[in-house]
Amino acid sequence: MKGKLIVFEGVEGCGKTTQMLQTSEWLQNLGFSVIVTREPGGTELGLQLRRLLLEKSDDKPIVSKTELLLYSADRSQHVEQELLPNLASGKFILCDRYTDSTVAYQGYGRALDMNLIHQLNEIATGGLNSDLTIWLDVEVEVGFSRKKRDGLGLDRIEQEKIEFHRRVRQGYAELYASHPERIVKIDGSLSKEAVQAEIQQILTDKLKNWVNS
Ligand code: Z5A
Repeated sequence: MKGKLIVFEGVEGCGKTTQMLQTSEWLQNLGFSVIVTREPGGTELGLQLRRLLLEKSDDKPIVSKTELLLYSADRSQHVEQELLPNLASGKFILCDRYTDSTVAYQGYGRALDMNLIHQLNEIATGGLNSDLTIWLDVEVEVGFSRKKRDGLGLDRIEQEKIEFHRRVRQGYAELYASHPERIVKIDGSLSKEAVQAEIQQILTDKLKNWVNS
């Protein structure tokens, strides 16, 4: 079987990281070789870009177009250095955020030109799309209440106004409507166990096709 790229998406606190790690464990128990990674920050260079992107900078804000270019730079490095080699060796890659995050945050959130975003996504990925994107949909307020409970503080993008995050969620809804062949939607407000059960059911169905491909 060829390697597969499975992406987890959603607004902050939707449970992506939790579900990605549980899915990794489940797939490994089934005998698959799995890599867990994220954007931004899936490479050494990406970690430096992640710090630049997420740390607070009240006095010198990052211009929206610069922000877009930094996410694209992170992705370009990540695709070449991590995603393509691991897919070539037949691994399952579970990735916390990918191109849909850029459409949702920089496109819907920041209102940057969508054509520019699509072009940069194409350049950065060389056309590599996910085999499956799992969108964990929660109301913005639910995600933030979970983050608040964690007490870890909010990064630069999390500190954006609630309207920004609502536009991001709307962006995911429109992506889901446009790409039903690639994106599945799961109600992220369910319990962790219920969400994981749905993910395992979806992947069990997918695996039947993938093992023959
Ligand atoms: N960004 C962008 O703008 N453009 C881009 O192209 C890309 C990214 C790639 C990266 O942050 C930031 O970069 C992000 C988008 C932007 N901006 N923000 N803000 P990130 O992805 O590293 O972090 P995050 O989006 O803020 O996610 P997170 O805080 O790590 O949340 P999460 O991964 O979705 O959730 P979690 O860590 O699994 O869970 C959060 C808490 O909720 C934790 O206490 C869990 O135990 C709890 N939890 C999880 N699931 C449940 C359920 N089902 N019930 C109850 N509690 C739960």
